[in-house]
This record gives sequence, C-alpha cells and structure tokens, in this order.
Amino acid sequence: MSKLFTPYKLKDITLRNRIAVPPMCQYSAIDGVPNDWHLAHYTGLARGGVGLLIVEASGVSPEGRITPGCLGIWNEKQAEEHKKIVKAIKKAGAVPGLQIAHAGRKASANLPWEGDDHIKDDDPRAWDTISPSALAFGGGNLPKVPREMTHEDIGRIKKDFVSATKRAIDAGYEWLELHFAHGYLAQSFFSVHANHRTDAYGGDAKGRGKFLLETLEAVRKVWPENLPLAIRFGVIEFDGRDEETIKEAIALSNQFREGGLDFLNVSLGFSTPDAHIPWGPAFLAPIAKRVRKETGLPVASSWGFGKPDLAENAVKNEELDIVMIGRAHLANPHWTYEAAQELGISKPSLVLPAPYAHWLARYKL
Ligand code: 8CM
Repeated sequence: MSKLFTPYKLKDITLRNRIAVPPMCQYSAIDGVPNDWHLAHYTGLARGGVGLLIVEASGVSPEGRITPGCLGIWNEKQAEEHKKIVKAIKKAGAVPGLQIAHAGRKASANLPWEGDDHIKDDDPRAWDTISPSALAFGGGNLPKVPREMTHEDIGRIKKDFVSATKRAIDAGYEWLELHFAHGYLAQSFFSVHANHRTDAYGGDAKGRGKFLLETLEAVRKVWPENLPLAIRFGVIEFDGRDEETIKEAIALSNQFREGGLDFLNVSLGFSTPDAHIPWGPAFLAPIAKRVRKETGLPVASSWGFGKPDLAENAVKNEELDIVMIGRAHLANPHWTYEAAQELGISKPSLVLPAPYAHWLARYKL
C-alpha cells in the first residue's frame, strides 16, 4: 500500500496526495509580472497530478528579487496575473501555494543562463542590495557588498512581507511559504556567516532569529488561520558547524510553531561558499526526520527524492509528511503518473485529468 498516494490534510486544506512541486524560479518575468510562460508552466505541472504546487519565489519588493526576471507580488498588476495561475492550478485539482521572498545580499544577479553572477554596478539594471551586515556572499560570482540594514529597513521589509501576504490571499493562494532559506535575506539574519550585528537582531541565536520570528508573527496576523503557513528554512550549512546550526534551527522552529507556523520545508542554508554538501539521494531525510521529531511540526524536503521509491520510503518511514519533487517534474511533468505506475497504484492513469486518463487507460499495445 502506497502512503505517498494518500491524501494529506493540514488545517482546512486537503492535498490529493503527498507529492508537491517546490518553488523553482523561471527567471522569465518582466517587472515581476507573471506571463504566458508562467501560466502554461504551472498549469502543466498541476495537470500532472501533484497534490501541492508552490509557485516560485515572488519578491516582496523590487529589490527583493534575485534577478530582473524573478516574479513579484508587490503590486496589484502582479497579483491580478497570479490570480490566473491560481485558478488554473485549482481547476487541475492541485492546491496553489506561493513562496514569498527577499533575496538580500544575493539580489541584483544576472539570470542563471546569463552568468548567474551579480549584475555589474555600471549596468543600469543593477540595484543596491541590503543584508543584516555589510558582508558579501563572495564565492567568486556574488561579490557585491550589501548595505547593512537599519532598523527602519527591518521594519519596512516586515511590512513588505505582510503586504505580499495580503496580495497572496487576494490572488487565492491556499498555502503560503516564507523563504527563510538558501542564503537569502531571512537566512542571512540567522546565519553566523552573514550576520555580524551587535544590536538586538544579531549576536546569539535568539538575536539572529529575531527578524525571522517577527516576520512570521506579522504574517500570521494576516494570513487566514484556516490555511497552512509554512517556512522554507535552511537548518544546516554543511560548514563544519552543523550540530550547533541544527540545534539553533530546531529551537527557532519551536518558536515559529508557538508563533503560529503550521509546516516546515526543511532545506539548506547556502549562506557560505565554504560548504561541503554531501549531495546524494534523499540525503536530507535524516535531518528532516530529526527536525520533525524535535519540533512536532509536519515537514517536507527536496533534494534527491526524484525516484518514486525514495519518495515513498520517505513518507513511510515518517521522515517527511510531503515530498518535494522539483527537477524531476521539469524532466517529466507527469512524474506523478510515472510514480503511480511504479508503485503499483491501481488505475494509475486516474492521477491525471480525465482527458489524459481515458487515453492512457485503454489501447494498451
Ligand atoms: C534559485 C532561486 C531561489 C531558490 C533557489 C535557487 C536556486 C537554488 C536553490 O534555491 O537551491 O530558493
């Protein structure tokens, strides 16, 4: 019996299975506005049969985008176009989620296929970046030194997260994920590599967690109580300080839970180029399981679960509640159908919409 293909309920939302598409930037927007690419892309993925589809990192402000091609949700025009995506995802039977983000010191970058590096300062497309401390990420391609954030900046960005949340509600999203991972702004506050502040927003783990906790609490006040609120959180860097980072991340996640968090998407810190990440199939599963056990929060994780048996085992072994399948979905938007076949689900074509299922269920050669 497959567990991956059992429904998953959280708050008032029920996913048809435990397969989700994590946010994956398409770098295809102009001025942050979703367009035909995004609509076709997300509609196709939703029709593939997943339970949850999280739309890519959408900047809470123009400066919060990673690249000029990233989506945004800081104005009405963007929210109107997001509405079309939401409608299409729902119509295909998946739950529409949105990740909202501020890229911090990793912002103002070229598209991955145009260099993946900081846009040169004399390029009119470049913008000033901000971070808890005036420390560059470095690593060769991201050398830009951000401006150290003032308390006014901190207050403004928390408000930007709240405004983005209101727009996400208005657009019809039913699952909200705050991007507190991957070396972007919130992760930078948490990270000893990026946060050297000496005020209340830096120092010990409590200080480094303050911006994250306050942002979560501000968002929770406006995000509907009956809908899941999630955080994608980099709980480990693989920088040699791992046990300390995980312990701090678990302690902060417990505070998130008390502050109204419903779900944690367990991920990596990516706050330092000096990390040695042991990439491999399901390599984050034991870490996610520990976070799940020690916080009592339901969790998901990505990275290396793209084989159906790995995904199935992760939920069966209670490592994950939901499995995020990203790149395997770009390779095959009907990955869910492939998984249903491999896992021996009866009538696997029924995971797809009827116009596809009826063809696949007959004329077997
Ligand atoms: C790009 C945008 C946003 C993210 C990302 C990337 C690329 C890799 C990654 O995360 O791990 O969160």
